[in-house]
Amino acid sequence: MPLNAPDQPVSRHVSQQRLQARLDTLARFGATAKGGVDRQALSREDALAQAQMVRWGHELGLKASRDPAGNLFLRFEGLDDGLPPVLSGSHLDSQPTGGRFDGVFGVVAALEAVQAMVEAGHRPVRAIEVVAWMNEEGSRFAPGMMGSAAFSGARELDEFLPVRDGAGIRVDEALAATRSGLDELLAPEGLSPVVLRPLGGPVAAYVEAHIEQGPVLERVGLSVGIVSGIQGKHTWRIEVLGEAAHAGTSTRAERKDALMAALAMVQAMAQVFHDEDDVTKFTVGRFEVEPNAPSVVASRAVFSIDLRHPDTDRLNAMSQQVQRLCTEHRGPCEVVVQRLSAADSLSFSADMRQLAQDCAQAQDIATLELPSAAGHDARYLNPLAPSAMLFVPCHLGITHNEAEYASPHDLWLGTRVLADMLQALTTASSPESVT
Ligand code: HGY
Ligand code: MN
Ligand code: MN
Repeated sequence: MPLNAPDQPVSRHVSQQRLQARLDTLARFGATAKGGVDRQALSREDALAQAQMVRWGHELGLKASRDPAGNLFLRFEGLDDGLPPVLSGSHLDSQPTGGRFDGVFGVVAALEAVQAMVEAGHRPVRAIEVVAWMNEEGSRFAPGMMGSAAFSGARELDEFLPVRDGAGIRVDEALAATRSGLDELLAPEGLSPVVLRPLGGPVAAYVEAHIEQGPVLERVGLSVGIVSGIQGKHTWRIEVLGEAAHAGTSTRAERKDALMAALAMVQAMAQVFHDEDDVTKFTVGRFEVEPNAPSVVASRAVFSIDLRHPDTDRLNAMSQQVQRLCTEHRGPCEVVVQRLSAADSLSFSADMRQLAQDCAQAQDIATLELPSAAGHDARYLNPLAPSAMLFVPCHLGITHNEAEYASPHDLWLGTRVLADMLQALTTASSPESVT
């Protein structure tokens, strides 16, 4: 049943200054010299950011909890705690040369929406949980979105626990380290420890605010976008095994050159997946060579594949060619093709998109509906509960880059629409169904 924009909107209490100050504070955790952030999942910097969120939540009377996947929740109690909560948030982890807004804006915006309710003296019928999903980016541990995938049951947490980072540290070791790190950071301040909660749980609805990571909104001069859906994405880890040999004495005929075989695979896939309309996104972002010595034929090469397309059938058809193309171009080497994730394209519910539109319109905020080429945790919430995403512009679409920039004004307008959506969703006239 469609909801309407609230008649006493809390959005008037959303503070641009507070929003900006919190983003600036979090940007300090993992700050890079070029003005970006390197806040790897389950790192010390990630724990510092989570601890800061817990402190801010504590000031608002929010209860902090963390699940076995390392997802952090700050709960704003509703009048009826028997009702499933509405969740809102995004991720705190970043790419190695990440920006100050990707993910973290959605977490801070959700907290700001709750603070606006507190300042308005508004107590929702159902609880709101501000959430920071673990490892959305998949940079330190692949694949990404481990936290939201495990929370939703789309993937088993046990699949992720043994995954190692480049230093050989396992996910479960990093989870334990940040768990104790969080407690150590908070205990001296007399803050109650972050409660461990079970994985998963009922969700009435989910809304995620995020920067667009594209140029469209800025180009059309709008501050808020309503996301129609997210394109499909499949990822792989390809390992090519050859034999180290002398660069001067080994002949081409006898070589088992892992690097040359890997390059042949990448070249073949780049050709097969090339499309003139530039819709298919084929990316090899990580490429490791061993022993990585100038005068030694490579004995091993490991590379990533990130393949995306808005049409699920098209994506699946391309996806099925990866194993064949790698095998065909392995030459004298061995190849191990490991698919890490496979997510179809998705659309968000019309009711949720309409609610976003109504909440924006009620504040005279013009919006545009557009798809997301980037992946988001909302992907895994969407099958569980009515979900929506709001975009704000990022300058020239620059992202996954230290120069990422979103204006305080746009962030403020996006947060205002989020606040009124959360208010509508949590004071639903028909508590048993949200939309
Ligand atoms: O890969 C993605 O689309 C997301 O930004 N991690
Ligand atoms: Mn993101
Ligand atoms: Mn990202």
